[in-house]
Amino acid sequence: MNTRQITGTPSEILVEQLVASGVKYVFYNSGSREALFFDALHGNPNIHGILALHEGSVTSMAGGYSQVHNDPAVMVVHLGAGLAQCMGQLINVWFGGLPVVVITFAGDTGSWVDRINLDLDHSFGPSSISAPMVKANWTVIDPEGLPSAVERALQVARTPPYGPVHLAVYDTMLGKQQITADIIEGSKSGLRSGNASDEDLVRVLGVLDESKKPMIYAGDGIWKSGGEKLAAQLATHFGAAVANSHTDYRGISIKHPQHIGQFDQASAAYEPDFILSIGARHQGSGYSSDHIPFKRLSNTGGTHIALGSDLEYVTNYPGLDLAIIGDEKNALERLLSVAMDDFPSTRYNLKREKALEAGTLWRSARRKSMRPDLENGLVRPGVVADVVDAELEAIGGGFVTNEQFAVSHESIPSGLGEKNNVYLRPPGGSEGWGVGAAIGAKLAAVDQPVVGFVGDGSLYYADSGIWTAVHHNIPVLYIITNNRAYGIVAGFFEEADGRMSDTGKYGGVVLEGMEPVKIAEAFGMEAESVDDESKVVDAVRRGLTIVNKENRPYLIEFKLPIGLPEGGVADQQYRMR
Ligand SMILES: Cc1ncc(C[n+]2csc(CCOP(=O)(O)OP(=O)(O)O)c2C)c(N)n1
Ligand SMILES: [Mg+2]
Repeated sequence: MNTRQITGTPSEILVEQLVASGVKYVFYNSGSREALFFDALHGNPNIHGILALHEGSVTSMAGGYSQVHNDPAVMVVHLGAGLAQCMGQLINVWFGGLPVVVITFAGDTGSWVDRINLDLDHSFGPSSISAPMVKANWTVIDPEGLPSAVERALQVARTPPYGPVHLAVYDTMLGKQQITADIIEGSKSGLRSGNASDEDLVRVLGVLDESKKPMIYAGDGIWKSGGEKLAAQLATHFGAAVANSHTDYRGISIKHPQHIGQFDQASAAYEPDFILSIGARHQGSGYSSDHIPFKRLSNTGGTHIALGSDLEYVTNYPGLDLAIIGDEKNALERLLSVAMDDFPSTRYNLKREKALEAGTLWRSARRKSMRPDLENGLVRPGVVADVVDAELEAIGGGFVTNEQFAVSHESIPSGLGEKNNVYLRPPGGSEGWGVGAAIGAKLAAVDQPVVGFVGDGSLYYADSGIWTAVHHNIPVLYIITNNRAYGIVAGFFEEADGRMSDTGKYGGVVLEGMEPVKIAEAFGMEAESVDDESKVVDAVRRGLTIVNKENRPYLIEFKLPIGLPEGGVADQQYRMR
């Protein structure tokens, strides 16, 4: 252990350890009791505070940051109240298994009184609010232990299974007293899991070789281990169809021509005889139907193998034929290197054709659904998806964060290349992610453009994040897909087959009377609105230029068809007077 002794206030020690651990940003919302911490943070030139105006946004920014390179992000929220307020987005971080360290300061409600503003009483300790949504949770009472607590939190967060860690630091220690502590230097690398055995990988290759309709179920373990390109190559080599999990599009790029969408629908449509789950944390809906894909597979004599860097990646699969716990990237490298020598890709031409055909069919259906009849004064969603994808790749590719459903990125043309855009999903579906996620992603993707797709509904959950992008001059291009509705929810209201679908009058899902451009301008961001398809290309180019050449954030609102089922209208809602 390489250490450096320093003397300073506990706050200075804490900030100094964050710097020594390689942390560049602290996402925060400030509060009074930790004044000296913020004093130390803003006094240290080697680390930057990023101020968000709501704890949900603090969390989505930290999460978006970690979604880019799987690097840990650190955030600070104010006492129990700030922690409680961040939970709505912490559920995304937790569900997505993102390496975020949450630091809170906590009042002592045991020694003197048991009521302190914004803190829980001591029937519930300071780590209890976050308990269901963190991987580890510690309280710190000895200021000399701050460096090791920080270092341990970062290490645990960035070790598979990745996930958030909470440190509750008793704020009684945050005084002006000088203490001497050991700063821990140079332990920045994350731990990886061990490697799969040769024997297991030989079995995988055997089934890939012999199966007639293999399908790869790709999940977040692939990109977190750095295996995206390899996984795509494996699918191409063996002619496997590709499916992804609900919450992650990134394991194998959505642009892979053999991609056939999300696992449940994809497996029903393709009827694979072999499913190879790679780094895919399977999720369901809580009904017996969750097991249908696996029942179908075993009833038809198929094989299911799951590989991943931790238990999370092999669980939720009933009746697995083989579970392999090992680093995804390493396994992919070894599978491909044997395949190149012993399993020539030409053997799988027929299978590849089948998968390509399925991919083309699936994509063209998605494209069609994104191109309804053109209405005056509106832009069709598919046009926005295609133009942003093409224009961004034309300038070298970038990251696209997403929190909306009106424009499906499943509809963009396929085509793998060196400069593919990377599409990031809200990792748990808890609304309020999109605005902050793009900001965090841009701070992590220093040299690449970041475009944040945000639905109108999603924007209104977290619009003050716009101000953070302006305040810290974080050059993100926001694309607001304005369908004046909670479109996805309205779709489910229709499917529920109740009064709303009978009458065609929808309540609680139409969002009228708000103007994203005015909201952006009110927070100090330049913005424009596009309601004419012939202007989409120019607007996107202008936006990308402002963001990438002039280095400031920008927002474009696209006016889309209303997000209600065919023929639906807004129902009259309660008005007090
Ligand atoms: C915290 C939380 N509250 C509510 C929901 C339910 N919900 C899912 S999507 C959505 C609205 C999305 O609206 P918008 O961003 O406009 O998406 P689109 O119209 O493109 O479907 C809501 C309210 C949720 N997912 N998370
Ligand atoms: Mg909407």
